[in-house]
Amino acid sequence: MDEEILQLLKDAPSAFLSGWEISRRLKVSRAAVWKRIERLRASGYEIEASTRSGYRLVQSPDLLTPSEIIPGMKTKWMGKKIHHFQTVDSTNSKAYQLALNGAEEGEVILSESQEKGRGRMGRQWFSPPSLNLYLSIILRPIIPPPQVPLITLMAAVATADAIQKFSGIIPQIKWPNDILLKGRKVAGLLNEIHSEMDRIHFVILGIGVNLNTDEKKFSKEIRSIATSLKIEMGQTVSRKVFLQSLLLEMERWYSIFLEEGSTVILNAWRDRADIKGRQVKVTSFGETVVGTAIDVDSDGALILETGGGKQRRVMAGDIEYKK
Ligand code: BTX
Repeated sequence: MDEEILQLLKDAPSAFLSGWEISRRLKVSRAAVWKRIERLRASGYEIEASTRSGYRLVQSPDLLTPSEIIPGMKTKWMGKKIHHFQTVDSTNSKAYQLALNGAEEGEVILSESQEKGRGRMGRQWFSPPSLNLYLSIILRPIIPPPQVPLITLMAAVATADAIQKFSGIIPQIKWPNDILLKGRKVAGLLNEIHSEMDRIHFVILGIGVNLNTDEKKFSKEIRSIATSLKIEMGQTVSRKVFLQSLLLEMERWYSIFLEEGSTVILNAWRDRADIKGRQVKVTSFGETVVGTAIDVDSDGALILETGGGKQRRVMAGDIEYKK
């Protein structure tokens, strides 16, 4: 009912709506209306109340609820259905369950915080409440399963572009799919797939973007490697506006991938990663490989020249750039 009251107040911008009118339209008592207004105020809505005129919405907080996000959304289909949570273990796990139960392509799962935000290889993603974005997008592409790594590359390109358009700062993609601003991690992607040998049931695109975490709020372990848009831009960032542009970029790049195929995605990824010819150290399943990065292939594998004309393909791991 909170959402319904909110919608009535939003439909009457800058005008007062009487308590009687709201209770009549929602078929509840005026005391119930008052209680809900108090609840909305407690979650950050500024609502003016006058005994004669009723209620007026003065300002909305930067919340990620569907009623805040969907009206300003410029996408055609992505994010038209949003599942919003105060907290979850991981938005990817939630999205996986919803997709198993039939959630459709483009549905988005968002949480204000995560108790067990997941990174790659069992690592954790620091997910404090109400500052950043933690979301998962459900996709159901009709493509052969071996092409899924291209979706991961596509998602990194879209996230990098959203960050650049929003901040004006040029990000860099770090293999496999971290997004860096001035050398520090501002976003990470964790994509998961549910498929048979020859058919994809769904792909979950999990995206974490640090928007408003201050430097001192990062734990000691990651303070020197992590950053946020607020740190880099010197001002608080609207999560709502950023999310709307992230989903627009994601929808745009996903359509490019489906319509134009792998070459465009690979080239876009290469432009934003600038990895060719760099000396790197890769740690992969406990093994360290040093070499010159040659390219990334359509499986998302990193191709390294390791000396004496030898090449190595590395499927997963972490890289360090050597000067
Ligand atoms: P990753 O394994 O590349 O990165 C995790 C590593 O990055 C950690 O071990 C730590 O060193 C560092 N780190 C942890 N939290 C942060 C942070 N907030 N900012 C910068 N560095 C950090 C990257 O994995 C993939 C992360 C995906 C997160 C999203 S959030 C929504 C979705 N749900 C979910 O559980 N995961 C994804």
